[in-house]
Amino acid sequence: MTQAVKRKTTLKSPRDVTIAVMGATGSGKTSFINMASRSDLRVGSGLRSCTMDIQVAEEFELDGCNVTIIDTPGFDDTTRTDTDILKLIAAFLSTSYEHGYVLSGVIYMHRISDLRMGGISTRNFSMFRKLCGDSTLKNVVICTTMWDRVSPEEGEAREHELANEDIFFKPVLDKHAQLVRHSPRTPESAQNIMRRLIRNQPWALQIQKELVDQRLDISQTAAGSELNKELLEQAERHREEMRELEIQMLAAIEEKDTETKAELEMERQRLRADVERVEGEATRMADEYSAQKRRLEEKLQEMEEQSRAEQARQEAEYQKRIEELRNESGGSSKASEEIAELRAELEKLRKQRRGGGCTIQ
Ligand SMILES: Nc1nc2c(ncn2[C@@H]2O[C@H](COP(=O)(O)OP(=O)(O)O)[C@@H](O)[C@H]2O)c(=O)[nH]1
Ligand SMILES: [Mg+2]
Repeated sequence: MTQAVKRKTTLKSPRDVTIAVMGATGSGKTSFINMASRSDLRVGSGLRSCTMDIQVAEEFELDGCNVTIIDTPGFDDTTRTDTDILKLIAAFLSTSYEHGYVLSGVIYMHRISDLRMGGISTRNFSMFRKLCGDSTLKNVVICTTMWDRVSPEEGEAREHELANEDIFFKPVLDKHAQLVRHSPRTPESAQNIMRRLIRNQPWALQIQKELVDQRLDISQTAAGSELNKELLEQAERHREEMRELEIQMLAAIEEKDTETKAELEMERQRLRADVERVEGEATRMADEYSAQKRRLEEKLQEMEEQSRAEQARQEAEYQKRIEELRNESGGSSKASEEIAELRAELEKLRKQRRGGGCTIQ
């Protein structure tokens, strides 16, 4: 039996569903989640990202499923590097997977109001693909937002382009991802989008399989190696610029141009610091990912202990009430009914405890 299959037996009860939302900053992730779950997570204003961390919305019920939505930061944060974001998302996804949480779906948000799929959108989408892999795409919904900011004709033309061009969403739609509109912007629309995912067979994302099942180092994962490659290319470009500067400096020395030489020297020092920073970032990825993971692991364990303690307390309370009813009632039918109800609740709690479930909040 593979690890992934074994893990499913320790999942929360079958009706519990977890969905992650990804996409660029300002694409409307948090607003959508608040609408679907009627939560109150903080929404961004302007370009500042509000989802500094991964946020978990309040669990809510939809068509008999207990749904938990995970809000993630985009790969375009104003204060943190893409490597920081990857470490955060990867640590969260791998730790939660180890604890038995498998996603039933991922929603990728994109603003239909964007004129072109610019650098930031392309980057976010490419990281999204590396995190998900190809085999989970049937559990992916690409959701377009901001329909109120375009005319219907404009929106439709852009949607057509996004769906039919290889550089946009066509490759994932060909592999069974769905393209949907969050429009009109209402709780019903958000919940209808959730309905497309909640009955899915939960499936591990590529990065979860890489980190947990295959035990790869984060820099060896598809997403990690993409970032690492870029960082090392960036360092190489800086080194090339440094070599050019050195040639110019030699010429300045020959011409006894001390002013230019001093300027070039300063520029060279700046570039050297940059090369060191970029190379450091690539090598720090693995260490910091492990530290992030340890923190999450501790938090999850603490929550699971709390949840187990709470369940044990509840079980003891039900048990005590059953005893009291038995002693008091002398077999009245009302008391028997209550005892039966309490027993059913008790059994439910025991099953949950055996399943080891808890909610990440
Ligand atoms: N006009 C319009 N504004 C939206 C829509 N969705 C979100 N917003 C606004 O866009 C901004 C960014 O949204 P937010 O949910 O924080 O995006 P996130 O960074 O992806 O979580 C906020 O001011 C939202 O109120 C939409 O469909 N239409
Ligand atoms: Mg947000």
